[in-house]
Amino acid sequence: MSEQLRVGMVGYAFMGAAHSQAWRTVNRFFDLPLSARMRVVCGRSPDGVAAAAGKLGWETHTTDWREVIDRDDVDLVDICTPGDTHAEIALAALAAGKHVMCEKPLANSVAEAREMAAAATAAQARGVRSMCGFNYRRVPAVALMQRLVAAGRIGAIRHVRAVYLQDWIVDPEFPLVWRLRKEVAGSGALGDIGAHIIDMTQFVTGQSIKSVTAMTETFVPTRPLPSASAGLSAASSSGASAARGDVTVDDAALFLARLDGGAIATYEATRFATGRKNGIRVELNGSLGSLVFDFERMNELSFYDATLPTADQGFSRILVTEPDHPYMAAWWPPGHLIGYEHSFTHEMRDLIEAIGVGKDPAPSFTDALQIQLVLDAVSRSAESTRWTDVESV
Ligand code: 4PW
Repeated sequence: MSEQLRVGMVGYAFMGAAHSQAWRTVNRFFDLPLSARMRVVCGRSPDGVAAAAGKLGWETHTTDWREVIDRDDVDLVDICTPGDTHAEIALAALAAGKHVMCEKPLANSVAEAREMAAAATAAQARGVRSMCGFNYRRVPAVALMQRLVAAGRIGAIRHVRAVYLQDWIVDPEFPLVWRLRKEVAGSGALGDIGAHIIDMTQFVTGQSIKSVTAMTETFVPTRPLPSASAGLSAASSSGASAARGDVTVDDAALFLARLDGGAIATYEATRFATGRKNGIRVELNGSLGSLVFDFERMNELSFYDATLPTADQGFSRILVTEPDHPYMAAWWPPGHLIGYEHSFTHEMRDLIEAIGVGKDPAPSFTDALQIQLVLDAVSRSAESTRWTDVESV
């Protein structure tokens, strides 16, 4: 029986449920140096958190996040709350010597993210580890994309083309949920889903975005105030009252970018792509070939190998279910597919492994700060309508 990693999680909604699934499952499939124990879950509603603890598999529950941090039987704090609380909880947890897992985007501002990255770096000296939860880089096909690029299989990357498309607020009567309020969420489509394609593309290419030119749009400037909690998948306009409030974030964000390895890139993140529920697509064109990932076919990777004889060329479909594909040896025999939730299981696998062997997991808070700096450059560019450099970490 391996040593335990006792987890306290703050927040239990969509991401909390995804993380809980991962904590429950990870040691049942992966051989790891530590065994996750789901000690305590925290949320604001006493009834809600009690029900979530039972449903999601947590041993105890509380309504006070400080209690999670103060407990001697918690080694790691997992932050699954909206962005406005990330910094305060993470800084307190790091100060108390707890490892931290924090959902993306790391923070709601560059200033907060800088403070968090500095605290995480200082805590490393005490053996305290932290990671930011960009789960899509842990989809095996995305990890394979990174491996093929690193092995030089598509040569020098010329183009990066990335979109993240959703449509859950197309209805103008959909309520003003927290994701549409800047003071809670930091930004709209940009930080919520644009951050994912920024992370994915930088991860797979090994290149960082150095400058951007952007535009953002808020198509529906006011919405009914929510009369009940309405989430990402709430039926349109359910849970809305007659009074309206201002939408203070972007509905869509588009930008061009230059990467430091010479690639040029386009990014589109929107919640108004009617019919697209969670459409993520990343395409790379290199001097020796191309790679394409499409989340709706997340077990596949398309590969065009321009080094083959021309008669044999064409996009081929790699079914990413072989034991020597990233993460896949732990799952099912070849051809048996996995899903969205596995990306979180892989995230916890990598985090537990790093803590267990005493190394820093990726993406670190410093990596997440760099993404925050890209988000900030995109916002500033959209305002100024000028090319804008990404500040360095
Ligand atoms: O992290 C993202 C969320 O905030 C997710 O991957 C999808 O978009 C689902 O919810 C939002």
